[in-house]
Parts: sequence; structure tokens; C-alpha cells
Amino acid sequence: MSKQKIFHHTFIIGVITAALFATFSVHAEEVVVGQHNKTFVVDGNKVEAITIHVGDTIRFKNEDPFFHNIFSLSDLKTFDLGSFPKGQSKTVTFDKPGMAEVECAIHPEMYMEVTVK
Ligand SMILES: [Cu+2]
Repeated sequence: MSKQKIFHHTFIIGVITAALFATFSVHAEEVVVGQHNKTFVVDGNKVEAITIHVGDTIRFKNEDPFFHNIFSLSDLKTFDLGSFPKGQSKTVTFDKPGMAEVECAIHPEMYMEVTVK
């Protein structure tokens, strides 16, 4: 292999490595949203709207001594986590931008908007 060819290959490998690094250095996050006193909470504070990024995951964690059943009928992300008791959590990953309305099938007063950017 000529010196020029070796340089060329090294250059290509460098470009690919840089591209992979750029792709994987954007880390998806996991956001914990608790269910507490029939409200949605983040870090102990009641939230009615949160903003996350494409690829992020919300971990819905039941902190009440009774069941919740979190669901969304939104076009962005339709899901139904089923009933789950205190201490248990379930995750939903949001893979495209938009807005999802999140509710609880057991407690109609529970409502939260998830904006995905
Ligand atoms: Cu509930």
C-alpha cells in the first residue's frame, strides 16, 4: 500500500470515528415522573407539563398507596401502562417530536402534557 493510500484510509477512519462520536454523544435521558397524591410530580413538585427531547424515556413511578393506570391516546405516542401499585414503575420512550396528553384511567383528574422537542 502506498503512503498516500495509507494516509487516505487513516483520514476516512478518522471521519467515521468523528461521525460516530457525534451520533452517540447525544445521550437520551430518563426522566422520573412520580404519581403522588393523584398528581404527576418531578423531584417532588407537581407538574402539569414537562418538556423532554426526542429519544428520552419517562419512567412513571407510582408513589401512592393505591393503583394508577397511566395512558395516552395522543397521536404522538399511544400507550396504556396498565394498573400498577405503589413502588412500581413503567417506562415510555418518546421517539419523535410533538405533544402527548398523559392521563390516568383510574383518576380522571390526573393530567399532564409531555412536549417532545
Ligand atoms: Cu391514578
